[in-house]
This record gives sequence, structure tokens and C-alpha cells, in this order.
Amino acid sequence: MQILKKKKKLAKCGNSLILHQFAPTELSVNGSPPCLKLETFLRMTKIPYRNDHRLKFSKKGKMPWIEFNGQEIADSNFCIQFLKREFKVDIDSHLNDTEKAVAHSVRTMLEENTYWALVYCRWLSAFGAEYRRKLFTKKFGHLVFPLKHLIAHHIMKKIKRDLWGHGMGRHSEQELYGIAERDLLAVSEILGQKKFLFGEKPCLADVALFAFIAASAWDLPESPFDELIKTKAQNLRTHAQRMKELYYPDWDEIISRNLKSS
Ligand SMILES: N[C@@H](CCC(=O)N[C@@H](CS)C(=O)NCC(=O)O)C(=O)O
Repeated sequence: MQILKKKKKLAKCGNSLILHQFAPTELSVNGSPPCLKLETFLRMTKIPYRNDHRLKFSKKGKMPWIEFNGQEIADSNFCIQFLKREFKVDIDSHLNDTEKAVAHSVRTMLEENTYWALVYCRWLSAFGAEYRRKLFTKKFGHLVFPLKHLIAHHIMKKIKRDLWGHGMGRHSEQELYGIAERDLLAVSEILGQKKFLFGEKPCLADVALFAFIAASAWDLPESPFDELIKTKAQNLRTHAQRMKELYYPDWDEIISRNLKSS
């Protein structure tokens, strides 16, 4: 009934909700935590949407963003705030005020702190070299000789500058991964043996956690993130698996469909 209402609302607006985000990778529905978080939120709330993978960045220069009824909303968290208002959905309604505060802190830590260790691992570390080689070949391999190298160089230079500006880029690799490990162990401690961070029902912080694990450990096998969820933080792996089973019964299908089409 609720889904029907949401569909009717979209039809009435004569518009559909478009989610601009990166395409799936070979191992994850998305390699970007904010993109995967926003798509998972849409699936959880059953808001109908359509993906646009054409690498069109938001006015703020980032992914993901949405287009709805002529409006463009950038930043996954602003998108979620907008959708909550527009579709009257709230996946945090079962939390008390203290839980809401902890959930907010967990999500913000993962997105604004731990995230940068993932950026380093994927884009700048020696470990990520093979990942980058494959990605750049796939995306820019068809371009003429100097151009493909120039683009790759430009992307890495920008990421290095971003990391430096944030401050995380000023740490050694060991320090960076140590920071990420402490963050993830803190979340693992909060999760404990529960199904979700605050009990039986997932909230937005669970979505952010799932998105982070899928975009780091699953997308970068044998990375420090993957090692951590296989050893000291195994409950994070079980949690991500649970989220995947709940909201992505088509996980493998999405990945293989994308592989065939690219
Ligand atoms: N706070 C933003 C973060 C978005 C973000 O950092 N997106 C990255 C991909 S994971 C991006 O688009 N980076 C491109 C760039 O910085 O040029 C959100 O939650 O949407």
C-alpha cells in the first residue's frame, strides 16, 4: 500500500527519481560508500528510483546526487534528509535519543574519518596499484597513449591533494590504517553480538556501516579492511552479509549485468 502511494506520488509529479552514482565494480554493487549508502536507503524505504551511471557529477562536484521533480540534490546525507521529508520515511524512528546520537557519531566517523583510509588504500597505496591498473585500463584504455596516462595522473594528483587537505594524507600508511582499525573496532564493539547496531532493526548508521564494508573489504580483497573483518572484527562481516541478504537479493546479478554491458 505504502509502495503504491510512493509510486503514485512519482507518477503524479510526472517525474522519476534519478540516482546519479558510480557504476558497480567487479566485486561490489558500488565501490563508493556514500553511493551504496544512498541506494540502500532507497531500497530499504522502497522509494522507486532509476540509476544513472554516466559519471555526471553533482553541482558540488561529487557523487552521489539525485534529481527529483526538477530538483537536484547533492550529497548523500542531504539527499536522505530530502527523501525523508518528501516521502515521509524514517529508518531511525525506532531509536531513542541517545541511540540517535550514537548512530549519528558512528556514521559521521565512518564517512568523514575512516573513509579517507579507504581513499588512500584504493587510490594511492602500493596495494591498490593493481586495482587502479585494471580500472584505468577499463575506463581510459581506449584513449591515445599520452591522454590515458595524463588522466590517471590527474586523478591521483587530485586525490593526493584532497587527502593532504583533509589532514589524513599527512600520516604514514601504518598510522592511517591504525586510525581506520581503531574506528572499525569501536563500531564492532558497539555492534557486539546484536543483529544490527541497535538491535533487531537496521537504521541509517547500519546502512553506512554496510556501505563502508562492501566498498572497502569486499571491493578490495586482502586489504587491511578485509583482513580486519576476517580476524578481529568478524561481526562486521556478518552484519554486512545480513544487510546484503536483506536488501540486495540481486547483488550478483547487478555485478554480472554491469560486467557484461561494460
Ligand atoms: N559527503 C558526500 C561525500 C561524497 C564523496 O566524497 N564522493 C566521492 C566518491 S566516494 C566523490 O564523488 N569524489 C569525487 C571528487 O572528489 O572529485 C556524500 O555523502 O555524498
